[in-house]
Amino acid sequence: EQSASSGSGSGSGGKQITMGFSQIGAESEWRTANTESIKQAAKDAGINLQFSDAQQKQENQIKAIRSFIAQGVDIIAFVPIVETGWDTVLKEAKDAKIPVIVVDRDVKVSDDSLYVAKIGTDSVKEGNNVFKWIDEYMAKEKKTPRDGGSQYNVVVLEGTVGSSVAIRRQEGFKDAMAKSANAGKYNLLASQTGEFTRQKGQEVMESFLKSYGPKIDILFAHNDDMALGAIQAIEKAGLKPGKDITIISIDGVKGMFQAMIDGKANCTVECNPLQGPLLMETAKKILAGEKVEKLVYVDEGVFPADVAAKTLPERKY
Ligand code: GYE
Repeated sequence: EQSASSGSGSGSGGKQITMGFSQIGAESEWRTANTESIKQAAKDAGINLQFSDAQQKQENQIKAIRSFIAQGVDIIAFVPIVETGWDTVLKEAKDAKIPVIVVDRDVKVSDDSLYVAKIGTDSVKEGNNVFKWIDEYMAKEKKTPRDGGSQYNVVVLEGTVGSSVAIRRQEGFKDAMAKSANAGKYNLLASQTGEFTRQKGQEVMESFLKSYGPKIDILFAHNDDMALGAIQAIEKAGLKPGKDITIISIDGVKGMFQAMIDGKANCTVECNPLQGPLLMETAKKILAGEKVEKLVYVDEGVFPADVAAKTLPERKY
């Protein structure tokens, strides 16, 4: 049932596996770690990796996947930049009998048999964890709203528009807030995309500060890079990041740990980019005709500022 060219990788006798991999780009520290993990794991597993960088464009990903199909690779893996628009190209892969593994972000397709497995992280849970941490922290620190009102004003820097991670981190965050007994203590003042980059995070935070400066109590950034950009904007505005404005984001990259150690940020919810080894293992199993789990989440934790200094030396990305 699998393609005739499938083999067992570097294993004795088997033909080497070729994997076509479409990465979305290099928008963040997290993404760089994800790419490195995948490249290194392919090497370690003896898999020939055809790596393609889509420069943040879905059309480039579709082109890359089509060229993998034309080349007749053994297996295709890709990070879907946005969640919709994949049905046609995945149907082409299926017709060519090339199995597909979805990595990191989710796809929304009409037929789940268009991919064999999905390896990634639980964005809803990450969003839930962000709100839970905020709610405990504001109570513990006995923070009072900066505008003297009765609610904490929250601004959000969202990730790439239409990406499963941005959609579900926001969903998880809002849902946890709505279900909380303290829901009434929070006001979602503004929420806008910063495209998961430092530059855009800084720009959008500047505009938030212009519009709502003295009101903002809390910043939730969908990734660390945008939080790091926002910290620059906050300092430029003469405010103290991590003190005047409580800052939490998602990823757990070293840059954010450093910002916490410097007292400029308050918490990061981990999102694990080190998905390469599991991806290569899953690819080998699929090509050997073994059954694999349809959905596998990698492990992740929550790291507030008070553990940052102790934890940084152990961080792998
Ligand atoms: O949080 C962000 C990156 O898809 C989980 O994409 C990933 C996100 C990650 O650029 O930093």
